[in-house]
This record gives sequence, C-alpha cells and structure tokens, in this order.
Amino acid sequence: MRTKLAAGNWKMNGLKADLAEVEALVAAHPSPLCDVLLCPPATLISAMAQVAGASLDVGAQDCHMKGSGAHTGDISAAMIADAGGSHAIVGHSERRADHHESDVMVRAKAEAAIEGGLIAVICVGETESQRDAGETLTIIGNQLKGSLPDHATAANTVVAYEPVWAIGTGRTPTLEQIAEVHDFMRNALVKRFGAEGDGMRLLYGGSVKPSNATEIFAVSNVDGALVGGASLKAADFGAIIAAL
Ligand code: G2H
Repeated sequence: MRTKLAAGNWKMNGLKADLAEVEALVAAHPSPLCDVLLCPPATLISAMAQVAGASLDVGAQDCHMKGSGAHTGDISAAMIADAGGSHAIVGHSERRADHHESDVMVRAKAEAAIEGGLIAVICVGETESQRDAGETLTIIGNQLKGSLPDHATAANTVVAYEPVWAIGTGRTPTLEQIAEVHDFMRNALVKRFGAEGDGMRLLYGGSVKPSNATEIFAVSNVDGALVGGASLKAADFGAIIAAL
C-alpha cells in the first residue's frame, strides 16, 4: 500500500518572512492524513525544518553528485541532511533545461542523494513537441531507464511525472493522458525493480491547484503531486493536502 505524498517545490521563491505560510500550514494541518514535503530554496531549508517540526518533511530542489569539493554554488546530500532536509528533487525539467542536466547526471545526483540518506524525488517529463510527435512514452521510458539508480527502492525513491508544457502554464494533460503515462511508468518500474517498483510513489506535477487536485488524485497510479506555484500559499497547498 503506497502512502500518498503532497510535495511542494518553491523553486526560486521564498524569503524568511514567507515561513509564516509554513507556520499557517502546520497550524491548519498538524497531523495530515498524507505525507507532506516542502522543498524551499537551499537558503531556507534549515529555518523551514525548524518551523515544520514533525508535521512535514523538508527537502532540497537539487543535490550535487559529489560529496564535497571545488563545486562553487552547489550543495551536497550531507549538507541537505545537516540542514534538516530529508529529500532532494533531482532532474526537474527546469534544471535539465537551464543547467543542461542529462539523464546520466540526474542518475548520479539521485545516487548521491540516496547514499547520503535522502529520498530522491526524480522528475521526468516530455516537451510539447515530443508529445505532438507521439514520442511521450518513449521519452518517459528512456528518462526512467537513464535517471533511476539500480538500487532505487520504494523507500528511497519517488518519481514525479511533470510534462514540461504543463509546468507553470495553467495547462494540464487530460486525466486519460495522465493515466496513460502513470500506468506506463508503473509497468516499467515493476519490470525493472519488481515489488520495489510497485511500491514507489508516482507523483503528477504541472499546474496542480485546489480546483483540479481531487480529480488528478483519483487517476490510476497517481500517488500524490509535486506542486509549484500552489505550494507557496498555505491556503492553496492546504486545500491540495486535504484533497489527497
Ligand atoms: C512543476 C510544478 C512543480 P507548477 O514544475 O514542480 O510547478 O505547479 O507551478 O506547474
């Protein structure tokens, strides 16, 4: 039985004053019925973890593939854990695009996160032109094959399907399109990882909001959401948590 997960990705948003939203979220959902994760910018991980207490998990939006060294501007899995983080998002399409991250790099980052004791939230997703060309399942299959470490388990890995064209655009795939990809991912993961693949949580991400959360969460093999814009405000994210 997979536990549902509501994960928020604050992207490059959030100053200390915005932790008031987390305080409000914790006050409204002290014991949520699902797992809740928030991934703020690295500058806020430590402070957010203190505000979050035991009510929700805090994670990073990236994790370097090396443990330490001459990598200006990067942070390691040990640093994330030291700051109070328990998860790291890797392979988000914005990092694949802006920082030229390949599947090989994403896999190395996921391995570093897992070896550092974190849960890796590994993102995959097709572009609009890839979908229009009928390549969606091929792209997703290749990204899963290339980005997930061989020692991925249900306990150390979460997969997020985020169609690039649905991110921050207000557009979402149809429920049938989400089901098609999630069922495909489940089959691929079971084929490769057996029972562990059956236990891995599969999140949908891309313009999830309170008004569409309930119908998306009812889709086959959707075990929660990775939420961007709607995770910034306690009222919106709280409504998504309540829909799970
Ligand atoms: C997709 C998602 C969060 P948004 O990137 O990862 O963002 O919900 O704003 O589309």
